[in-house]
Amino acid sequence: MITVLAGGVGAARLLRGLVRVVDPRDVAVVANVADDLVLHGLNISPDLDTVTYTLGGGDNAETGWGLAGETWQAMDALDRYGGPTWFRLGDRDLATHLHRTGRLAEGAGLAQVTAEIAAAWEIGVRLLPATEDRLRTMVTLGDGTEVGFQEYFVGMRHDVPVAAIRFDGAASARPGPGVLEAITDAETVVIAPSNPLVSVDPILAVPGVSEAVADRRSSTVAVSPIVGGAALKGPADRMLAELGHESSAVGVARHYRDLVGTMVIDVVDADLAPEVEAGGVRCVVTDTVMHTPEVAAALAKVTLEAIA
Ligand code: FO1
Repeated sequence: MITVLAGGVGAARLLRGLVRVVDPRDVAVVANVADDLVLHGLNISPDLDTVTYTLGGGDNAETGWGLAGETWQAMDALDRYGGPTWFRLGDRDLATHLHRTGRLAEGAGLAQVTAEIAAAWEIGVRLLPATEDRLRTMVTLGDGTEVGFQEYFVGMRHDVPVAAIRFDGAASARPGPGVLEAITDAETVVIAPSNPLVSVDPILAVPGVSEAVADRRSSTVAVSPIVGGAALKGPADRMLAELGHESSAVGVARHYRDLVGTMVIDVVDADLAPEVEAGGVRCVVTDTVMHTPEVAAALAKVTLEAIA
């Protein structure tokens, strides 16, 4: 079994490549749920849905979130009542949140509901929420105010300086069903090219998870989400710099050094490989920019082979 710690878009693209090179039934995905929010009374789980839609073939390639060919009639109708419409929920995407919310209200756990949605999209892989307990990324802005992750990310278009990040609920969160086993029993653990600070760290903040990954360090490989000093999508590069890390593949390797034995970095960063290795992490250089599913499949293959 291959177990992937996953955030949103970057992880979903790597997974789309991975299922081309291994049997999807041999893949478990431990996904971030700290971006989740309740809006209009609906439980919304962006990273679970991004992985589901991408592997299910329904994803919107342009945005990376939501569904392709979406319509927005519900949002337009909601405008009549004054919103809120800052977080855009397409008409078909709404069905996912309605289903999730209804099932949770009936008493089903998030892992069960996620499995139902994944089965409906026939994604093949086992998609596991990192926790079923409430876990929320909170962002302290430069002016000292603290906001929820989506308010920062979508509401403010992540265009404001960040002073600190914390994961509300982490201390008492329990790993979701199957999460620790998926890490412990995996042949290889992959940390996807997701934002280390707000997509992967919340998974690792669930008590027991980072310890389980650290125990598998020699079988764990991370793919750098930073290429040539920049994030391919989102604010990871600025966030790393603002929070005192180096915004480079070296900075990512340092961040994960106790957890991963190997890092995969992009060819444009080949000259950083010696510095990554000097930090005690083996380094493999390949194309990591997943323009096409074929490149993603090649990256997934190299990533698995990187574990010596
Ligand atoms: N991202 C946006 O930039 N604007 C949106 O209006 C928005 C809506 C949205 C709805 C459902 C969903 O699952 C994701 C959505 N996202 C939106 C993306 C998402 O909030 C972030 O990309 C992730 O949380 C970061 O991993």
